[in-house]
Amino acid sequence: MDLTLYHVPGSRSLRIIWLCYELELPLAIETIDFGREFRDSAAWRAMSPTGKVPVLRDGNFTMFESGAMVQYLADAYGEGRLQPTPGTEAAALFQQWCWFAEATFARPLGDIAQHSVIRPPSERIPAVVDDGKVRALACLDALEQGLNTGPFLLGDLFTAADINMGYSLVLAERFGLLEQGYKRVNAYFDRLKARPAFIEAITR
Ligand SMILES: N[C@@H](CCC(=O)N[C@@H](CS)C(=O)NCC(=O)O)C(=O)O
Repeated sequence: MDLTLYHVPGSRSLRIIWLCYELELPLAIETIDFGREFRDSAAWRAMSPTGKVPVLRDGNFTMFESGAMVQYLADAYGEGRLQPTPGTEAAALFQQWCWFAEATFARPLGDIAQHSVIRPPSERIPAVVDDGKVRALACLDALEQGLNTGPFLLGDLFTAADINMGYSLVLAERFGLLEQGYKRVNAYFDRLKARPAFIEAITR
């Protein structure tokens, strides 16, 4: 194991740092420039073809997509921790929430980020932000409903799905979407934020 994370504070790389701290895996963190010029450079594009963050290196192996990194690290080094046994219904639910966190929930959150923070003001479309908020709130409704079986997404078991979801909730909170009710979601997010590994990871 020879892990290096190419990181930007406040980005999805939080998932990887948090997971490594939960599993007590040694992780080198290299903070990179989030500016367009660096992310468009040939060197960065060689590691991240769309110029996005984060990127994980393990020895000579390099990968992009934060959710895939979480799965790789849990499979390769987790020794069964932070995920259910593959092939079980619990594992199917684990995958459901991992995919939901990034493919469904983070999508409108990403649109909001692009059109309120990341793109230069001349390229921002306010209607995309408004639409993103409606879609993100629908995801929060689904999460509120999904959290009816216990303190975490898989009931009593804290898993890497909670880490994937936790970062999406960081974004949702940043955009003021958690202020409108969502009792279970807010209590759940408070539980995640109280974990020592989260508290340490969020400072990086
Ligand atoms: N699905 C990708 C999304 C990566 C992503 O959108 N990263 C953001 C930072 S959290 C980014 O690089 N945004 C810059 C951009 O899209 O131009 C993942 O989970 O790694």
